[in-house]
Amino acid sequence: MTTEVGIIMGSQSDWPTMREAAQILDQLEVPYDAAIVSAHRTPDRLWDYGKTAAERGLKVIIAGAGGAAHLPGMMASKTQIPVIGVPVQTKALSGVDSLYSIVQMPRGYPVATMAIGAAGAANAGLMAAGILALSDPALAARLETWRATLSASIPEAPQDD
Ligand code: RP5
Repeated sequence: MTTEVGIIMGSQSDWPTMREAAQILDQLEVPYDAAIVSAHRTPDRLWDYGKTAAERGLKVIIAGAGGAAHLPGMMASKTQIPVIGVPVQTKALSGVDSLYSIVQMPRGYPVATMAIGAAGAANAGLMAAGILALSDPALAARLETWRATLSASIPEAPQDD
């Protein structure tokens, strides 16, 4: 099966967050590859990744970074493939720095920006699956089941511990 989702992150230290996206894709049986691609530390790797993404068959890129989080935006400048940005939570500024760095793209080069941290990464996995599900009925059915399972797990009333 062709790998249609690429998960990239600026550092090894982003993986505990970005693994949340990977785990969702595992649950939905969506193949992905994961790579460290830093806008600042490995700019040539970023360029090569973006330049070859379409020919490698990628359909969605999930990009997570923290602090001066330029990776998602730079990737969106290099490929037409939709980029979903995940602001990684930081110690200094709690991830607001990451969020602002990712979300405020100039007109013409969008990044679909998720919430800060683990929930944002998990939602990035779901968003990627939702995009692929538009042309994959079997995946659409798995996603529907996933959502129904989550709904069913929510109690109707709060309970004491
Ligand atoms: C960013 O700098 C990475 O995305 C990471 O969130 C942050 C810190 O990186 P490390 O110093 O932990 O490698 O480029």
